[in-house]
Amino acid sequence: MADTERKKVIFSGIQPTGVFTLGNYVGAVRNWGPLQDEYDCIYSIVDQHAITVRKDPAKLRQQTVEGYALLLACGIDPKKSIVFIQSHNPNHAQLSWVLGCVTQFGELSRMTQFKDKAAKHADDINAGLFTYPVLMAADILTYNADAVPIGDDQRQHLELARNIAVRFNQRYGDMFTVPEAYIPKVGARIKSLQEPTKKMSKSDENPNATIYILDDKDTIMRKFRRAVTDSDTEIRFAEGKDGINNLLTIYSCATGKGIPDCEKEFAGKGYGDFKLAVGEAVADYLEPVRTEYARLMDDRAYLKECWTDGAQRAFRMSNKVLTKAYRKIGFVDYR
Ligand code: AQP
Repeated sequence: MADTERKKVIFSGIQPTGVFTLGNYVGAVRNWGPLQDEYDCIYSIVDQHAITVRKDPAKLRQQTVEGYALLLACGIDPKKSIVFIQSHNPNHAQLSWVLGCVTQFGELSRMTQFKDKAAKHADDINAGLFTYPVLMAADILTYNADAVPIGDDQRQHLELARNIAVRFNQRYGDMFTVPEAYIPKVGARIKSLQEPTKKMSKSDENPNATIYILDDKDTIMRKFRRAVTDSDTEIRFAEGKDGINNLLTIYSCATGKGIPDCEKEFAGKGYGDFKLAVGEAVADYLEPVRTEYARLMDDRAYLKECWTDGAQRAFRMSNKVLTKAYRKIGFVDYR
């Protein structure tokens, strides 16, 4: 196939920092499967990003395997897409060094995720936490990805990756594709069920704040029953109604109905009934993922076969880009 006819390339990754949340699923991972027919997709469990926060090694290993199985359970087909574990392809770290040399200290200092995580982990503000967005730029640029499906919280990092690509191209000649963010219109930022101004996060200390995609139905129902709402009584999407807005968004994503239709469906109903309906819809929505995950976790040999193949394909594809970038910079060829 001539280069001009090539399918567009998609890259995205998720950290193995725990079971994916409903936010990860709705904002990112559930959108990855449907892209596989139209694009060349590359999806990664980004374990190198995960060590920017101190991790128990055994736990990281376990969560990486679980994360990989979850990706497949969420509909990613390792035959159609390249699905691999980041540390299995050394080219990300190699390119990251190069890109770090065209990234300014000031740019990294402005990243809100760095500021948030530095505040949260004040005893370990390591250099990796600071340069995390450079590695993320390398993840994307090493495949010359055209688009990156992410949640809204990654918008700033993607913008930086674009700036790095443009700067490299200006300095060394046309090299990297400048990637576009692909952010869903609804569900790009699912909020905590307990503090609905904050994003839903894997590592929230309050277990009622987060729906994990492997939660069973009873747990899901309990968490929604306890979800924070407001002192109003109307189920409508409006300024200042963060809790209800979040629940409407979740219901809309789980059922595929538009927000106005969801508002109509619950007109005149109470918050209690609404929360139960959201819980039921989410439990049904996540059930196929739980079932498929359990099946996959019983077949470790298959998982290993998939990530080995994924790593080899990822390496081959990224190596072409890295070699070209090295030449552009002026590194001497050895072959
Ligand atoms: N609440 C969210 N709503 C919509 N999208 C979200 N994403 C994350 N949270 C939400 C998207 O999920 C993808 C993978 O995210 P990540 O691996 O960067 O990790 P995280 O889940 O964002 O990290 P957490 O939840 O904050 O975990 P901890 O607590 O361990 O740091 C991304 O595309 C992200 O946009």
